[in-house]
Parts: sequence; C-alpha cells; structure tokens
Amino acid sequence: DATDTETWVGSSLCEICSNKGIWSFNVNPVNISKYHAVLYNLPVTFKKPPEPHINADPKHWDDDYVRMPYSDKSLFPITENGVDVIKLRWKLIVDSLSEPINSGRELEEAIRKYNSSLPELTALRKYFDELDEEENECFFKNLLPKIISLALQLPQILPGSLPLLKKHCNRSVSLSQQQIASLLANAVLCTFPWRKKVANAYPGVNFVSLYMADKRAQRQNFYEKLKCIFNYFHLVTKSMPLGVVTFERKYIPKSNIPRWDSLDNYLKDTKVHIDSSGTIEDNGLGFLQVDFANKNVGGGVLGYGCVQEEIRFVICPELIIGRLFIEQLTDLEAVIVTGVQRYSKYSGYAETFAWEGPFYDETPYDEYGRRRTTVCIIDATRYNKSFHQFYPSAMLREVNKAFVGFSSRATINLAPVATGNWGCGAFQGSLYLKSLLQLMACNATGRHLIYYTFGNEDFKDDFYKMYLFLSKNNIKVEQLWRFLCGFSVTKNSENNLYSYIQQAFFDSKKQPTVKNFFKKP
Ligand code: AR6
Repeated sequence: DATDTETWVGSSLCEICSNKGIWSFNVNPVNISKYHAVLYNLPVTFKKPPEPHINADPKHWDDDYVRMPYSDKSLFPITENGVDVIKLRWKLIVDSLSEPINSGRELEEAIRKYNSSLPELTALRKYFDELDEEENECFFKNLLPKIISLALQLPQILPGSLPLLKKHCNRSVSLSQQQIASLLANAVLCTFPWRKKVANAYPGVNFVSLYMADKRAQRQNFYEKLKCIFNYFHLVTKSMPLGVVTFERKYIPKSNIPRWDSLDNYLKDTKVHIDSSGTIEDNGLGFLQVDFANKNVGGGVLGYGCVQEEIRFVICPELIIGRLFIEQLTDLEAVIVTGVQRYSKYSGYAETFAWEGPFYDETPYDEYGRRRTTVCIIDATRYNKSFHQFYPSAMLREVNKAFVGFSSRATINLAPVATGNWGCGAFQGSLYLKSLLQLMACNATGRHLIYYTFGNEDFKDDFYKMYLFLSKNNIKVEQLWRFLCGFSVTKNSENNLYSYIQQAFFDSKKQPTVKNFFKKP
C-alpha cells in the first residue's frame, strides 16, 4: 500500500506491471489479411513516410469503402454563365483551394464552392476575426497553404481503397500517420462527399459542424479546439510523423461472452490501483486507455461537446479520422485504436478547456511502427433516471460492452486497463456501479485495473474498501453479479450499493440459500 502522502491506494504500478516495465505488454500484430486492410507498404522503416499501397482495383465510390473526394464519380452541379452544368467535384475543390485565401470569410467562400447549401460558418469567421493581424498572416500565408497542399495530395498519398468498419464485422484498417494527416486536411477543408441519409450511421468528418457553431457561450470551446487542430497541422507539416495507426472494430456475439451469473473467478485475482490524481492520457502510458465514448465515435468533437472523449480527440486528432469509416457502435462492439500520437497540452475541462501549446509525444513505437498508445473506445449508456441503470438488462449491456473493449486474442501479459468514471459524467451513471462492472470485465478478460477517480478522494477510498471486502471474503464474479441483481430489486439509492453488497454477503452466510430453502424435505 502507498504511504500517507500518495494519492493512490491498492497495488503499486510496479507490482501491476510485474516489474517488466510498461512497454512490455503484448500488442495486436499488423498482418495483412481479408480482415485487416493495410494501406501502406510494409515494413515501416522510419526513414520517410511509408509508401502507399496501390490496390489492383481501387474502390473510391463504393458502399463498402470510403467515398473519396477525388473519385471521378463525385460530381457537383453548378451554374456557369447562367447554364446548369455538372462538374467533377475534385476539380472544383482543386480550383477553389488554389485561389488566394486571406481571411476566414474567403476560406468560407472557398469551401462553399464545392458544398451546396451550407449554413453560415459563423465560428470559423469569428475565430479569425479575433486573432491579431500577425496571427492571421501566419495562418493564411504559412499554415493554410500547407494544409491545402496536404489535402490535395490525397490521390497520391492514399490511392488505396479504405474499407468502412461496419456494424458487426470484426475488421481492422491500418493507415500511415501521413495518410491520416492528408485525410484530416480534407476533413478540415470539408471536401468529403456528403453521405445519403441511409448512411447516417457514420458520424462524419467534415468540420462544418464545428465551424457553424453560433452559440456564443460555447464559442470559446470551439476556439480552443481549433487551436488544437491547427497546432496539429503546424507540427505535422513541419515534420511529418513516420509511424502508422491501426483501427480495429471488435464485435463479440453474446454466445462468446461469459455468463456473469456463473463465472467463478475470484475478484481478488484482479489487482487494482486507484488514484485520485492523474488522467488516463497523462498517466496511462502503455496501458489500455479507455475513451468514455459516444456510439458515434468522437461524440461532439466536431460540435458542442468538450468532455473526456472530445478532449482526447482534439489533443490526439488522428482519432478524429475514425469518424470517416467507423459505423455507429452497437451494444456488443468496441473499437481499439493503436498508435495515435498526442500533439497538444491542455488545461481545464468542459467550459474551461484551453489549449496550452504543443506536446511532444515520446511514446516508443511497437515493432509494427505504431506508438505504444492504445485507446479503447467504449460507449456507456446515458441514464436519465438513476434506477434504470440497475435493471439487470442495463447492467448486462454495460458489463458486456466493457468486456468487448477489454478482451484480447492474446491471453498472457495483457496491458492493464487505464480507466475511470466511465459513463458517470455526461451520461450520469453511478460510480459505485460502473466501477464494479469494469472490475468484473477486467477480471473476465485477465487484465488489472488502474482507475483514475479524477480528483474524487472519497470515492477512491470507498471503491478500495469495497475491493478489499470482495477480496478478503473470496467473493467471485458470479456472486457479485447476483448481489448487483439483488440490489436492483430494492430500488435503493445508488449511494447505498456498497453497503447493500456487504449486507447481502453477510446475509448469504447466515441464512440457508434460496435454493435450499425451497428444497422439499
Ligand atoms: N481521465 C480520467 N478521468 C476523466 C478524464 C480523464 N482525462 N476526463 C474526465 N474524467 P464523461 P461519460 C472523469 O462525462 O459520462 C462525451 O460527449 C470525470 O470524472 O466524458 O461516459 C462522449 O462523446 C468525468 O465526469 O463521460 C459521450 O457522448 C467522467 O470521467 C459522453 O460524453 C466521465 O467523463 C460520455 O459521457
């Protein structure tokens, strides 16, 4: 246990990492297959950005692949000299972005030339209005031309077919950081073709929704997000990162998920480290870092949100590109992203969030050329009425979701999970419940649990006391699950969950079990 001055309780990080060091954990390999599209040529050498992979029959306008803005099937109607004509949209994009652009207003005009019926891009204009002359000059003379050039090189940088990661399909995509940068440059310039209504299951990546924000109160968040994004482009256009990133969609059908009411693992076999200071991204180096996600990955990153997920996505903008090809998550699905880099420092949270300058990420690379940063995207459920989350079906949904996110094909030497108050902020879930469900999922997947309570000292102590109680009494997962289901019937306040579990355990010792009670003599 830690000394009095420490902010953590439980096992030390050294103990959890078995003293082998945090960079020793198993990683998922990059092996080209039907299920893993690798869009660059192997191996990654770090001498220059990986060469793009060219498909024999590239798909750039297809229902199973991302529709590329440069596809010759992408057409756009315009009126030229009073006549309606259909133009190649990519040509319009190239022409429009090749004209001089010196202000937010001109940038907006340029974007309008290849996007019909756009709303007013108020936030974008105001952002530049509020910068001083020197900052504006620096952006329009220096950075914007580089972003445009990166965007317009997309046909050369990413000539391959980029598959959509669709619902209920276990599939991975690996892209070079340069390919992601070029895609993101296109997203910032809003060049991606708009999808038909049926395809709304993809979150979407064009930045329009960020630019059009007009709620004054929240505009500050937009400015800070834009600073993070422009800082990313500043860094990557100065020195292009040479690594790669893998996005893996995971779906585990119910039949392959343990039955929680018969899982007889001891909870004490899972080690916990609970810290009231620190954050997942600052302190979770080498661990499986949970993103408190929305089923539309990235949540409100290109809109009004500015909590854990949105902040993570703007400081690590490579995550944002997932919105282009990751279909909305369903209950038994998660996404694992390996290799993203962090580019920005920040302070504050939600309305006080502020960009604090560039961040130089020194996370080492794995043998496949990815930073050893793994993000586990799992979306909790939003609850409007607290007691809804204690329905067994609701608890099952959450514990299964965490199980899908934490599970791995590897069985030994798995990184611990770095998580915290998942689903307990914007989504209003109960800390007491979600911590136990995450503990169960860690136990079932063979990972230890590192939990950041985000400043909550009382909860750090409460959760640890509960953990000690479960450990000392040799309580198994199945038993805990039954106590949780028992609690749901009492309709008790969530604050009483831990004391209820203790009482239920003592009662189970005293009384004959329900099964015996009903046995005929
Ligand atoms: N590290 C550790 N803990 C954190 C961190 C961090 N960096 N940031 C926040 N917390 P929330 P949710 C704690 O509300 O409830 C987004 O819009 C802090 O105590 O982001 O699952 C998504 O897109 C915070 O209150 O997650 C979804 O739409 C708590 O974690 C929705 O929010 C929960 O953070 C998800 O909401």
